[in-house]
Amino acid sequence: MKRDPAPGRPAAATWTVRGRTLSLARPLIMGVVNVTPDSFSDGGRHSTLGAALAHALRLIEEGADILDIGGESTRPGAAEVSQTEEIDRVVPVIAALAGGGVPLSVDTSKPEVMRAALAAGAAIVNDVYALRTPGALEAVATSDCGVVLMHMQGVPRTMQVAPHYEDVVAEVAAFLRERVAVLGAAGVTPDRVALDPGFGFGKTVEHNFTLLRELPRLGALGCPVLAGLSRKSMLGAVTGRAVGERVTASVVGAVLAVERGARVLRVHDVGATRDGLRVWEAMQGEGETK
Ligand code: 9MG
Repeated sequence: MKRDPAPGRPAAATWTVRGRTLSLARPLIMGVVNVTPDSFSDGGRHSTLGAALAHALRLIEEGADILDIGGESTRPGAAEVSQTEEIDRVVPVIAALAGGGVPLSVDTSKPEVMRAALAAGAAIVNDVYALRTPGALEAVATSDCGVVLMHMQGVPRTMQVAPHYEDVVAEVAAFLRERVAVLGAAGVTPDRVALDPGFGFGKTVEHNFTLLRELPRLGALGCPVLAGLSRKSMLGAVTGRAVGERVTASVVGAVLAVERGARVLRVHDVGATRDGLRVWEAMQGEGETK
C-alpha cells in the first residue's frame, strides 16, 4: 500500500501549469539549466546556446520532469544582469525546447523576462522574490502559468551576512501564506502555485536544517512544496565538501525532503536524484512508472 509521505498533512497532488495538470503522485525532478557565465555550479560551461541546449537534453534523458532555465545567478556576490541580457540568454533556450513535452520554468524576478519567457513557451515562473518586484504579479496574472514562490530574507548580495529569525518555520510559513493570498486576490489560484522555503536564501545552516525537518508544516499550507537543496552550502557545511563534490549529499537531502512531503525537487544532478527517488519510491510499495 502507498503511504502518505507526510501523514496527516494535506499534500497537494497536482500542479496546474498552463492548463496542464502535472501529477505529483510521484515527486517531480526540476533540472537546473543555468545560462550564465558566472553560474556557481557550472563555471560558465553552459553559457552558450548550444551548450545550454545540450545540457538541457542531457537532463531530459536522465529523467528531468521539468527544466528550470535561468539567465542570472542568485548566488551572493554574483554580477547583476540587465533585462535585455537576461532575455537574450533564456529566451532562445526556451524557444528551442518549447513543445518538446517537458514543461519549462523560467528562473527570474524581472517582469519583462517573465513576459518574454512565457511568450516563448515557458509554463512556470520560478521567482526567488516571490513576485514582489513591481509588475511581476501582473506579468504572471495575465498568463495561466504555474508559479514557484520562494522565501528569501534580504537580497542575494547581503542575505547571508546575519540572517535572523525568532521562529524560522513560522516566519517562512507566514510569508508564503501571505504571498498565496496576494496572488489569489490577483487571480492566480493556489492550484498554480508551488511553495519553496528557499534553502540558503538568508538562512544559517541551522535555519536550513530546521526548515528541512519541519517541511510538512509548509505542505500544510495546501500547495505543493518545492525543495532546492542541490549542491548548497548547508550540505558543504556538514560534509566539508566543495560544491562539485556534493552529489551524494544533494541526493540524500532530496530524499529527506521528499520524505517530509516535498513534491518537486530543484536539482543539478538529475540522474543521481532519479536513482535516489527510485529507492524512495520502492519503499512506498510501488515501483516507479517512468
Ligand atoms: C534559482 N534558485 C536557486 N536556488 C533555488 C531554490 O532553492 N529554489 C528556487 N525556487 N529557486 C532557486
